[in-house]
Amino acid sequence: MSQIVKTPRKIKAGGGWQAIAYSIEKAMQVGPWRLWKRMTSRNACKTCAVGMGGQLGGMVNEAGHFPEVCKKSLQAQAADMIGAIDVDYFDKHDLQYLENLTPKQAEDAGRLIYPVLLEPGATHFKVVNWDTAMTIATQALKESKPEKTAFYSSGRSSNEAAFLLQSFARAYGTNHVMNCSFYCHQASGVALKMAFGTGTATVTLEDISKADFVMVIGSNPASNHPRIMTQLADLRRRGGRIVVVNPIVETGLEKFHVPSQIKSYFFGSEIASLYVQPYAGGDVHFLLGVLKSLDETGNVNKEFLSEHTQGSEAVLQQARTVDWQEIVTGSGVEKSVIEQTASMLAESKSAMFAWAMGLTHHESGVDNVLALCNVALATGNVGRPGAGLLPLRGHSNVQGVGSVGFAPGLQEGMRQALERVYNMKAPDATGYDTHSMLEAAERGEISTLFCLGGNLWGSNPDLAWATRAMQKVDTTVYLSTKLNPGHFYGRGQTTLILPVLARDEEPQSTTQESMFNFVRLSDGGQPNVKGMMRAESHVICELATKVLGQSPFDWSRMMSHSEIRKVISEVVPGWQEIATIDETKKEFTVAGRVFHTPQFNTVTGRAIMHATPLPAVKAADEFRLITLRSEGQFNTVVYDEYDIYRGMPHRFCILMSESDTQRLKIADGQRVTVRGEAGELNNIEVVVGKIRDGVAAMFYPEANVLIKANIDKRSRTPNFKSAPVQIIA
Ligand SMILES: Nc1nc2c(c(=O)[nH]1)N[C@H]1C(S)=C(S)[C@@H](COP(=O)(O)OP(=O)(O)OC[C@H]3O[C@@H](n4cnc5c(=O)[nH]c(N)nc54)[C@H](O)[C@@H]3O)O[C@H]1N2
Ligand SMILES: Nc1nc2c(c(=O)[nH]1)N[C@H]1C(S)=C(S)[C@@H](COP(=O)(O)OP(=O)(O)OC[C@H]3O[C@@H](n4cnc5c(=O)[nH]c(N)nc54)[C@H](O)[C@@H]3O)O[C@H]1N2
Ligand SMILES: [Mo]
Repeated sequence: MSQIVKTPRKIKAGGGWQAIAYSIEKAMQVGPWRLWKRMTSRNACKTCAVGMGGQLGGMVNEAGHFPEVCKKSLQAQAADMIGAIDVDYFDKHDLQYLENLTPKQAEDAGRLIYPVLLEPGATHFKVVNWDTAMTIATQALKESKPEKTAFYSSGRSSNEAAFLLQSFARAYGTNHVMNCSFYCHQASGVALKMAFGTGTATVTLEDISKADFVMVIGSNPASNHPRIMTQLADLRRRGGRIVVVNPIVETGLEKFHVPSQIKSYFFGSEIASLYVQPYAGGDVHFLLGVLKSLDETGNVNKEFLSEHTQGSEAVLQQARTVDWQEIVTGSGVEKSVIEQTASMLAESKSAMFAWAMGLTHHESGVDNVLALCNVALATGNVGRPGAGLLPLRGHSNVQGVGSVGFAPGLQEGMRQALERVYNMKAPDATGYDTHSMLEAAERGEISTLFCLGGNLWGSNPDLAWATRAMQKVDTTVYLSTKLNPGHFYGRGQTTLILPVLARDEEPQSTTQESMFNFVRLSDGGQPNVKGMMRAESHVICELATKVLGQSPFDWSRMMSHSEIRKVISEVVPGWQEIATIDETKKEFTVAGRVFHTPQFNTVTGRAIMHATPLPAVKAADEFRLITLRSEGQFNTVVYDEYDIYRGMPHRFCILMSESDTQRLKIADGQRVTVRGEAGELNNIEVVVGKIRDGVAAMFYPEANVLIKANIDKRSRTPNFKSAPVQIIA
């Protein structure tokens, strides 16, 4: 295997040769021609939710632009193409060995190609055939009560599989149906719904090309949404401005080399016009400060507020009465920098606001997003082309999974439609969110858990607690493509890991929804490895048939994705066009989500502004820990141990500011203990970098052992980005 990018030396700009060298390395690992064929097949990209797809697969964006090259897309694709796990892997390795695998070792073990079973008290998983596996899963569901059964989904599965599984769960009698959003963008969904009546982006991809200002707040698209970087670089070239708000100066957000553009490739493109470094958790203060400054300088669009919003008086009143000193202390940002942000925004014609986990992973997650909506509304920047709100969504189909009803509560209209179409009664009580489900498991109140992809265990705060809770479950069934530590620590008394096909290997076509509410069609394809993998929908359909038989209808009919799509078109609001997508191949934008006129989905048609309480101010000696993704990982899946952008050589590092290390008399490279509310980690290497003082950063999921779940009440999302820690030399 070639190893072109070996050195974990920090680089000065994102993208460029490094991205290309990495892509070549990945191509060599699985064969360049094989990889090219995969990359150009008509299948939506499986990495983030920007939504690449179409005729040339992951290289065409929603505006039809080609080539859009992304090293992350290649990384994910190559990862699914590596060889199969050894036939005797589970005979050779006992549970204790498996528990000691790092996330990277588990990923590198290869594609799962056969079902495996762990029986109560056994020391080894054993290979079983599908019949045995399905019999055990069926029995577990038949023996469990609906209120003690839960269904979790990550965001990589298709709309078809997710819709089918949530339908089955409801017919079976439970609303304990949750997806990874609760640990991700749920705060965005809740806040956007409160403000506009819909929980997703108000813009399309094309809108970015019409904007002349973007605020990139609480997100690191250079690593996590690289295709957005092309848009940002173009905006700067057109003379637009970008304000980045982030406690860490992220390498690629200062300068990025867009690999598909010659000039940018060689010389790099400027990204941030202004880089603002608040405290982690300081965004409500900062955004209220921006509003205060807009108001003081006469730059609030009063006409827009009076015609198209409600609640603006209370919000403006809050901005007027709050003291500048409180804003500066709470945000950690100088008044002059806040004013500069406000004046850049005021000078722009069309502004967009893009954010990710830096805003949602806080106890004030919903307030953070509401405060951002307030700034957008106060400047009249929602409800017209080129302006609006853009949550940079995570998984490639996390939005679709939620749209098709994989959530604990169904909108009333959708629920009625589901009952009508299936001729059944959906359960009444709202189901658990992800964290509540784990709490129920800890109380011994979950007997069967079914996970459609993901790593539920590893995405939790307080991993000792998550381990305890998940190991109390009687039977846990995972549908997975690859191994991860969650299969072992997050095991039930009985555990099944069932091997599935990735979306682009499925025999039937599937659909995905991007962060721009655009529904893509994927053709599927041939499996990358030989084995017993099945399509997710196949497994779910067979299980539903075995558990429910003909009740309330013949489930085997749902083996056909076209059939599932017909039902989706009748049940999910705005998805009518999916009924004919097989014939028309016409991909579409979900109706009723994008606002190009200031007519919103609320009862009055006006957007609703909400005053946001100010979160607690950071104490002088308090450290707030941000847990984040490295340049070389996808969520809990680690591809590379080092982070080339931040100059962090391995997974057990902590990024600290120079002034903090001087204050604590700690040297760069020194080993420290990091103590959080839930646990501590020793022997952590200090890396001095461009991070706001009072804030430190470590990698997720390893750092999850430290974090106690302090949950945002409205979104139920933990404070993964402002966990209090002590750093002990
Ligand atoms: N390659 C790759 N792509 C991915 C993923 C991946 O793991 N790898 N994951 C996917 C998923 S599921 C998601 S949700 C997204 C995640 O995308 P991001 O949200 O970009 O990912 P994080 O690494 O969590 O980074 C959060 C950023 O927010 C900043 N931040 C932290 N706290 C604060 C704060 O209090 N205020 C502000 N203003 N900023 C803060 C951090 O410094 C960091 O730059 O990416 C998706 N795409
Ligand atoms: N401390 C901290 N914790 C966090 C975060 C953080 O920033 N900090 N981020 C949170 C966020 S934003 C998220 S989204 C969650 C992530 O939560 P999840 O989405 O649950 O986790 P992933 O790591 O994406 O899941 C990876 C696994 O999915 C399986 N998989 C991959 N592709 C497929 C497929 O095509 N089909 C099937 N069936 N399985 C597949 C593989 O087994 C792989 O190991 O973690 C959350 N937890
Ligand atoms: Mo996410």
